[in-house]
Amino acid sequence: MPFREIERFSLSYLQVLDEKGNLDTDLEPKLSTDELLRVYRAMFLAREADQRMLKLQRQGRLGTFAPCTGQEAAVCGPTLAMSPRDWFVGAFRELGGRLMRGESLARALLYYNGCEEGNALPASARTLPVAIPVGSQIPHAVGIAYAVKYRGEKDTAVVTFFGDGATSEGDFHEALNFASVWQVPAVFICQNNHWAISVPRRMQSHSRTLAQKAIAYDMPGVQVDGNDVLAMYRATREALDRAYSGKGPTFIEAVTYRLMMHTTADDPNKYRAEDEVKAWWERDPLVRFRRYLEGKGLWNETMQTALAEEITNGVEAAVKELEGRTGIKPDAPFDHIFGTRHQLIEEERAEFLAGLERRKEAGHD
Ligand SMILES: Cc1ncc(C[n+]2csc(CCOP(=O)(O)OP(=O)(O)O)c2C)c(N)n1
Ligand SMILES: [Mg+2]
Repeated sequence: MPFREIERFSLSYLQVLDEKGNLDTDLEPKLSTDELLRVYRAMFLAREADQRMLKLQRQGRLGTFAPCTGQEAAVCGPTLAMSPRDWFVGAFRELGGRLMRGESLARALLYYNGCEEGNALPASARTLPVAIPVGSQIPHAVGIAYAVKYRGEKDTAVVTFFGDGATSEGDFHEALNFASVWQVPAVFICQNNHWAISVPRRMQSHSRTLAQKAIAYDMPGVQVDGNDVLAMYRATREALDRAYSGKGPTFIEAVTYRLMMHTTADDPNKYRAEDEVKAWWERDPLVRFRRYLEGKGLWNETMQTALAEEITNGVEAAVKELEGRTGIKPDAPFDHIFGTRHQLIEEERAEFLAGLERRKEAGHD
């Protein structure tokens, strides 16, 4: 008996605005001027904050952080598509999106300076804290999406971000499996920035695309130009509408690039070629989108200068707020391990505080 084909799969790629400025008007999302300028501002702010933070870190005024330069469109486009009712469940490279969700830059800086208070947002923000353990946020996102479905919350979905490296984690597969089985309102956005610290994308997975992982879990999947903010908006908008109407999860692979170091603690020159980085700078999501806005008559040099000044002042004010802050609680991390106090954690807190005292007495601080 011959083999008979039982299924055939295909995968699409979405790009609306290419790096040369060519626009597919059929796919162009219908965004208002306010929305277009809002997302441009957010992308520009993320870029400027990143560059300022890098200088602060090098001056010893800020702790380690993971720069988002180059990936602004992959995060800000989806965030623009989200409503405040939706949940934002990110990893550690989504600064622009977090700021769009109302987080203050001063708070984010506080976290990068090692103060856990900066990572605790009010529950009403529906924005989960930064998640450092790779992929660990994805099951949380599915759990929240399950709760949204269980409670019958209308027009609400969960958008979760993670990297290409996270697709190798068990958490990723378990989360996608349950999301599919339960048909929860979740949108998975994989920021394929081509690197997981020093591990290149080709060593992370032998799959030709990461979007095809969706096929195994029988959910819609699409590969998107992650440096094209219009495409990222459009793909997320469609995924959210699907989620709101009870049609389950979607997987989006955003093809983008990490233009800077993994974190301020490593040197990418040790493991990647300069030519590759140069080629990706030519696909800079900000430059492309600015040209689009200029072409529509919505942006010009004067507006750019005014925005740059406003953002520089805003970033400086955030730095001032950070550096003027007093009453930092060194044992704050112990407050957030469980929802209620736990004896073991309290013992560890006491030990930690006693250690600090000893250091002070010995003149180390
Ligand atoms: C479970 C776990 N293993 C290892 C690490 C160390 N680590 C931090 S980020 C990272 C790479 C993540 O790569 P990717 O998912 O592609 O995200 P990107 O950093 O590129 O945004 C690793 C291995 C960690 N934080 N958590
Ligand atoms: Mg990566």
